[in-house]
Amino acid sequence: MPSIDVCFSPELLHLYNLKGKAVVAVDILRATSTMVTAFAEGAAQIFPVMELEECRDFARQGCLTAAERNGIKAEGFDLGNSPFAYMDGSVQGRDIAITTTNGTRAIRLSEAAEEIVVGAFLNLQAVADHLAELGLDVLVVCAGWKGQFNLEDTLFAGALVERLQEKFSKENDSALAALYLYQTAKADLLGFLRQSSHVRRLEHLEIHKDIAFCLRHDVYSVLPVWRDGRLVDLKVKELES
Ligand code: 3SL
Repeated sequence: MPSIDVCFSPELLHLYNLKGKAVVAVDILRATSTMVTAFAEGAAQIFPVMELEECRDFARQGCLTAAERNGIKAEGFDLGNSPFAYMDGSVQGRDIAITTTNGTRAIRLSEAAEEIVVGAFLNLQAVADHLAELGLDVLVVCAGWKGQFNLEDTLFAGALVERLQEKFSKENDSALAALYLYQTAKADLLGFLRQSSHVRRLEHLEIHKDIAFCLRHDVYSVLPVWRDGRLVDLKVKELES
């Protein structure tokens, strides 16, 4: 039976061997929720990068550029990190380069894995189905906040452990802790997260709508996966072949 484990911060990745594993990179508020939404809205490819300058350079290749630092859209970029900014039809068929404070970092630091999947509550079941089909050991990599633990990514990890628990063994206590936390919180995720640091940070920016949206489960069936230096939606690829 394959196993599932949870890494609470990219800073802890040195403790894990990613070789041969499937990583689920998650930044519920809001980077991976936004990427999932972008694919659902028809984005062609997403280039997650760590630095603002690198992201800006992608404009020369005809990409839309998206950047966020500390919860705020960075100046001079086409898009920020709100999923709602990707819903006006403008990303349909477009390539997007994106850099965010923590989410894009979690993805890029996981490159040694066999497979990287971008997860969010919004595409939870699509991610669970893909992992069950792959049958590899799974590591959920929580983006956290500047190296520190956060609740919302851990809750997602717990939700995924719950969906996969019949088919995957829990590698260690972090998977168990995430599961217990999710089971405690799932009846009212928004209420549970109200005192969390990032929700307080975002509420100062008046992004209540984003927070509620990013906590919705199974809204989309898109499946962003890392292929040759970019993210593509595997569901679209399956339909094409
Ligand atoms: O840290 C990140 O990558 C962002 O998702 C943070 S925010 O939701 O845009 O504030």
